Amino acid sequence: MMTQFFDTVPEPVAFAGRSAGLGQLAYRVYNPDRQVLGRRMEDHLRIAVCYWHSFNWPGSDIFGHGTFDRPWLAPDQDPMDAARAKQDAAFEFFEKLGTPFFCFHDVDMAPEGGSLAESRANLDAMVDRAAAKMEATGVRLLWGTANLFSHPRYAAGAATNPDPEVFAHAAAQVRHMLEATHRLDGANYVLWGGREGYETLLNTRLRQEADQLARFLTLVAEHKHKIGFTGTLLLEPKPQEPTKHQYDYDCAAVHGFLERYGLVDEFKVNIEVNHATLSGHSFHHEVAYAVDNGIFGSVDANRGDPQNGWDTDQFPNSVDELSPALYEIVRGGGFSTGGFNFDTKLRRQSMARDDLFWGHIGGIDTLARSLLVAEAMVADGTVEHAREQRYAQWGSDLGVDIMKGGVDLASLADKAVADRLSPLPVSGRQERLENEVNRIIWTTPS
Ligand code: XLS
Ligand code: NI
Ligand code: NI
Repeated sequence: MMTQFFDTVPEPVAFAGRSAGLGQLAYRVYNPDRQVLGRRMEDHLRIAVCYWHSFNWPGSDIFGHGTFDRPWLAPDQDPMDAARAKQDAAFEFFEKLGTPFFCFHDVDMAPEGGSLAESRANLDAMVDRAAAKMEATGVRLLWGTANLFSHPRYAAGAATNPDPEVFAHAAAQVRHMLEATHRLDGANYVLWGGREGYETLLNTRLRQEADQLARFLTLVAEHKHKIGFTGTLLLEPKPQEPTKHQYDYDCAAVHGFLERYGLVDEFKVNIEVNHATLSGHSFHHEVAYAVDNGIFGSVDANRGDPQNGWDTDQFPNSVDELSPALYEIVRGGGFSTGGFNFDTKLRRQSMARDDLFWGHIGGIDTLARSLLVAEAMVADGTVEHAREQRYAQWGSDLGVDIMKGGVDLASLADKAVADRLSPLPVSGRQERLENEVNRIIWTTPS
C-alpha cells in the first residue's frame, strides 16, 4: 500500500471492536463482513468518501484562509501536477480507510481549462488515471456529478439561467461528466441544482425556469439511455444556500416536479441529512417520504448544528437520530444503486491530515451502529405492529369501499348519518413508541 501523504497512518484501518485501544484508528462497530439482515454490512452501507470537501477544500471560510495541512493544494504548482497529487492523496486515503466507494465533481478531479475543449481534455486525462487506480485498489465510483454552481457564468443558474448559452454550456459539462461516470462504471449520476433557484422574485419568472429545468433533465435522461448508462439518475434536494430559494426544495417538491413533467421514472433522490434539516424537516421525514413514494435513491451523510441554520456538513454522530431513518431504509429493502456518501467537512481547526480519518471513522461507526439498531427494530416488530394496528380499520368494508372509489361524497355522507357514525378518538401512543425505540437502542448489542 502506497504511503505518501498519510504517513502517520501506515496500515489500513481495520475492525477492532471493543478491543480497540484509546486513540487507535480502528472501527469499533463497522465490520464489513458482518451479516445484517442477509447482507454484508459493507454492502448495506455502501460507504463513499467525497472528493470535494475532503481533498479540494483547504479549510477556508468567508472570513478566513485555508487552515488544513494539504500539500497537494499548495499554490504555485502546475494545475495538472496538482490534480495528480490530489488524486494520489485521495486514493491513498480511500484505500487506507477501507471503504468501497468515492464520489466527485468534474472540477474536483481536473482543473477547468480556458475552453470547454480544454476542460474536457483535462478531465479525460484524470479519468484515465482514476480508472487505473480504481482497478489497482478495487475502489468503485458511487456517483459522479458536474459542478454547475462555482463558476461566475452560473451565478444566475445553469439550466434555469436566462441565457440559453449558459444552458448549452451546462449541457456540455453534464454530457461529458455523465460519459465519464459511465466510463468509470459509476453506480449513479447526481444533479444538485445549487443555483437553480432565485435571489429575488423581482427578476424571476418561476414557470419559465421550471420549464427550462425540466427540459434540461429530460435531455440528461435521454442521453443516459443513448449511451447505455444503467446507473440511477439522482436529484439532490436542498431548500436554499447558495440561492435564497432553491427549486428542488425537499423530496416532496422534487417528487411533484418529476410527476408534473413526466420524469418520475427517470430520477430518484439523493437525500442529504443537513439539507433535510435546512428545509425544516428531519432526515427521518425525508427518507420516509422517499421510501414510501418509490423515489429513494441514495444519501449524503452528514449533520447540521442545531444552534445555527447552516449547511455545516459535519460528520454524523447521533445513533439516536439516525436509527429511525436507517429503519425506514432497511424496511424499504435497503439501497439498490445508492449508498452513504460522506458529504462531510472537518471543522476548520481540525488541521491535521489524520483528522480526516477520525471524522470518517466516527461517522461510519455511527452508521454501522444505527444499522444494527434498525435490524433489531425489524426483528422486534413493535413499530411495524403499531403502524398496522393504527390503519387496521381501513381493511373494513367501509375503508375498502372508500378507497376503491365505490362511494361518492353524498352517499358517504348519507351513510354516516344513517348509521349514526360516532367514531371515538384513539391514542397515538407516541411516548410509548418513543420508549420502545429507546429500549431497542439501549439494548442492541454491538
Ligand atoms: C451542497 C451539496 C453538494 C452536492 C454535490 O450542498 O451537498 O455537495 O452533494 O454537488
Ligand atoms: Ni450533497
Ligand atoms: Ni450540503
